[in-house]
Amino acid sequence: MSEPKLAINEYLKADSDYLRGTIKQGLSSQLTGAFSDGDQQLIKFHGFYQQDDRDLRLERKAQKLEPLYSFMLRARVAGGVCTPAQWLAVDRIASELTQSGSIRLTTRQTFQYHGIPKRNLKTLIQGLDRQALDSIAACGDVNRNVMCNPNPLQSRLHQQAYYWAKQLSDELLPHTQAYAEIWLDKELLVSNQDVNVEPVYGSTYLPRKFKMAVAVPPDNDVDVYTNDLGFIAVADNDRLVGFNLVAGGGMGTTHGDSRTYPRLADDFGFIEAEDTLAFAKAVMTVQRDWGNREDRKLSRLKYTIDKYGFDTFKAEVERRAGKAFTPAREVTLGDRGDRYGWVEGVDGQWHLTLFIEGGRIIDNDQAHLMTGMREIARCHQGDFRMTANQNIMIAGVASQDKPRIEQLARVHGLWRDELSLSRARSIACVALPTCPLAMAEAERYFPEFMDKIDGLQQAHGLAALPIVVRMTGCPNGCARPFAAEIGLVGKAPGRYNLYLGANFSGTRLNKLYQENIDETQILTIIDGLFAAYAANADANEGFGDFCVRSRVVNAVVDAARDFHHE
Ligand code: SRM
Ligand code: SF4
Repeated sequence: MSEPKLAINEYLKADSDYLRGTIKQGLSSQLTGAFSDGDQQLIKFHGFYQQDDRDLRLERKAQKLEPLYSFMLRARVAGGVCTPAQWLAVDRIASELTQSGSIRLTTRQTFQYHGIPKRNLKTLIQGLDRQALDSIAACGDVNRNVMCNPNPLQSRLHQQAYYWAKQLSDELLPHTQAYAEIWLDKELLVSNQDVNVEPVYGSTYLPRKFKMAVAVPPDNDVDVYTNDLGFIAVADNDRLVGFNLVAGGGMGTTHGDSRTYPRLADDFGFIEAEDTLAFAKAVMTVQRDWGNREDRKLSRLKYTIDKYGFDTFKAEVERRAGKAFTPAREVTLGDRGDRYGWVEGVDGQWHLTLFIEGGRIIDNDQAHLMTGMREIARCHQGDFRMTANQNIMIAGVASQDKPRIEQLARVHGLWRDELSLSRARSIACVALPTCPLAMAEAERYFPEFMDKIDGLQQAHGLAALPIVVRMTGCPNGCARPFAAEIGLVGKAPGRYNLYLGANFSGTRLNKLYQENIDETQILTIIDGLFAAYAANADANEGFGDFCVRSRVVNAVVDAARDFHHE
């Protein structure tokens, strides 16, 4: 019988000498602003992607010029926590070394730079390194940035949850020295012939990306069920006892390919806090060994669990962890939004969450968000926490410093008084012009779209009700649109698929309602549904729940079975 044909990335990884490839040579080549095809896959493990400005593609082609290549770099910042000194360095780098001159907060609590010319990559990475920041494993077939609820209220519980997010991030980092060697000019310390170069990953790493999040109920702002592996904190007052472990979530799908589907994680049971790393490694290594390495469309953990079956997968995890799950503890998840404005923590410190539309921190005619954040970083004594809703929290502010911070936020347009409850929970992915996979606009168009949703909610007397609305430029799902009460997924320029019926707390997926429709059609449908919702909703019934109860769409219970079928 012939061997199965592995995906090309598997050969690239195996032959890369632990993620080195020919990146060093490619970096010094002046002939092109690009890397070779193979290295373009490997640089992802170092945290960056080769892109070109899609707005300029046709013009460059007409001029017979190579596309205007530049790079997007994504940092790794566990739990989204960084210091003011780090922020100032991040800001300086954006201004001096990137063409976009902006910082983009992401849906996984970190930041990205867009428009880095190849010649600036090394200087940029070294600048981050001087502030103990890096981009190792921010992308690629490894454990990505670990999310953690920023929890402003119970500060002590946040510290404990954050401790585990940081442990998971540190423990599951690749061990290869390739990043240090290529970008930081460090000498090679460990022979690559050593079988222990990558004790957890091995030379072919994971079959696909792998994502983890730690949630602290009742908040579900990390959208824990959309992750490959999620830890839901179980607390006794403000003492962390352990976690309910959930696994097998993921959003990515491909239009027209019913083998692919979004999926929410399954509940596996309770684990003691001290067993966190053992269980994380167990889940990740089962995926390493059992995951599909032939077809990258089907290689995420969600498909592995569905292929082998929940019970078989769970038994193998328990065997590898050397412990059994106990029944999941009672927890209730609620809001996925952030708490805007000032909130006082149990320790008497104050925390200010600022809404950053589309996560884009930039100075323009409307506001000076870059300048505002820089000014705050210059006087702030606490830390910053990026949120999974692409916002930022100025955390740990003493009472006497509140007026100064608030004044800076207001003067520079970082403070938005008029924020609607739905807009406050809305997210859109980057999409055009940088994302090569975008089929439609998202970040650039979404504010205008949300103005219209706000208008419809007001017209129907629904302004006091929060609805989770999310938009992406394609079905890869970077703004987790399949877990939104109203999900819009790009199909073609100006056209989207409309998904309805996810619940407010993020424990049920939505389902396709109408395909390939334009703004007028979308708004007409939503207008009609809002009218029905305003007239017929039960007390406290969320919009997504209403759509399911009134049979606008059927509930998705088992994603593999229900997402594509009635
Ligand atoms: Fe994503 C690919 C942006 C969160 C699922 N994602 C991409 C790329 C790198 C396009 C590419 O492959 O060339 C996008 C770069 C756009 C740009 O120009 O910056 C991109 N993803 C983003 C960010 C920046 C969206 C944002 O608006 O904030 C988020 C960065 C997160 C981070 O800091 O690590 C981002 N991506 C997500 C999420 C949400 C999450 O993780 O909570 C998802 C859905 C969850 C999941 O993984 O299933 C997500 N991104 C994808 C996928 C589909 C994966 C799949 O299983 O099919 C791709 C495409 C791929 O991997 O082949 C993708
Ligand atoms: Fe790009 Fe699609 Fe992700 Fe949006 S969802 S950033 S268009 S890959």
